[in-house]
Amino acid sequence: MKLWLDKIEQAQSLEELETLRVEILGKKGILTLEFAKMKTIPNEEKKEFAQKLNKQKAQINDAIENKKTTLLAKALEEQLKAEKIDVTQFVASDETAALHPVLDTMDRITTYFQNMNFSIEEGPLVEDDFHNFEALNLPKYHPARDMQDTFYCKDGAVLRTHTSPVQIRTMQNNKPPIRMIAPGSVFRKDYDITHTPMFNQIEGLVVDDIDKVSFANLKHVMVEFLQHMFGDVEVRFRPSFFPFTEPSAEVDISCLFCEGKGCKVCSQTGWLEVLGCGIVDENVFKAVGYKNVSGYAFGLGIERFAMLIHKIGDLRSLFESDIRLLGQFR
Ligand code: 2NM
Repeated sequence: MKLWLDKIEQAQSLEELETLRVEILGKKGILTLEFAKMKTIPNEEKKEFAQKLNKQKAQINDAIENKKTTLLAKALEEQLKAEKIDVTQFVASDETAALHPVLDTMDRITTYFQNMNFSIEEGPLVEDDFHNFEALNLPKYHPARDMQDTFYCKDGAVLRTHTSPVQIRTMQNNKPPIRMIAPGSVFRKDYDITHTPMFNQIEGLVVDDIDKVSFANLKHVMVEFLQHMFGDVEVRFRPSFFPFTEPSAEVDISCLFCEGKGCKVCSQTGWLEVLGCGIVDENVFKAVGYKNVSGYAFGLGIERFAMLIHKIGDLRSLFESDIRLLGQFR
């Protein structure tokens, strides 16, 4: 008995311990065989014999359990030692960080306009009705205010649906002339292949004396900008409508993927729509108290630009932080 308890105590591994357990308590284990002798033992000795065996069995079980606990603790300690990581150790990484394509595109656009003497303006993401809608010639009951498009907060506040409220605030706080862009995130209740509920815009506004601002100026600035961003592309202006500009235009560039021949990306038209613009509606100037001025404005979606520049097929991949996508922009 003492011999078996010693053997258990000296076991070096869980496997060794299990072998011992089988040797002692298994089907043909020595204690199991002892128990089998009960049949042949005279009745008057049975009780004493059984008590002795049960005591031994309990001792063996206790010893095995104790040893198991010790061996498990030892194994864990060894594993921790082997897997130890010194988080304070300096490791020179060969992985370079990179700007997210959306941020990179935003930087490129803002830098371009900064160099063209535009100021960069910012404003709150949670806006009031006046700055997001009313002042932009979007009166009550205008369809663009629909619950389906706009995130409404408490007390009539909204998540801004465009960056135009920044233009309104800039005009309220400054006298003309104005020459500004407003980059930033905007929010619309929309989610499908081409829409995410948050996306980024850059809008621009130029306000000056009536004789200093024309649609021709706007057209020139847009063509120069688009050729800076996309290279040697054709640019075309199509008449359009926005509540805050009159006249208004949507601007296309010749398709980057087929050079205007027609393909899947441009829906066989040969053109890609990239921005909207126009001459600022008189009602917008009325709302901010500007008199005897003229202005032009434009707006574009940064994700769309980033997708065209980097030839990214799915808008949603810009929001997934997948390192396999981001790693391609180093
Ligand atoms: C666009 C298209 C056309 C725009 C107008 C104004 C403001 F404040 F001056 F009225 N800000 N932005 C504008 C005009 C935005 O985005 C497609």
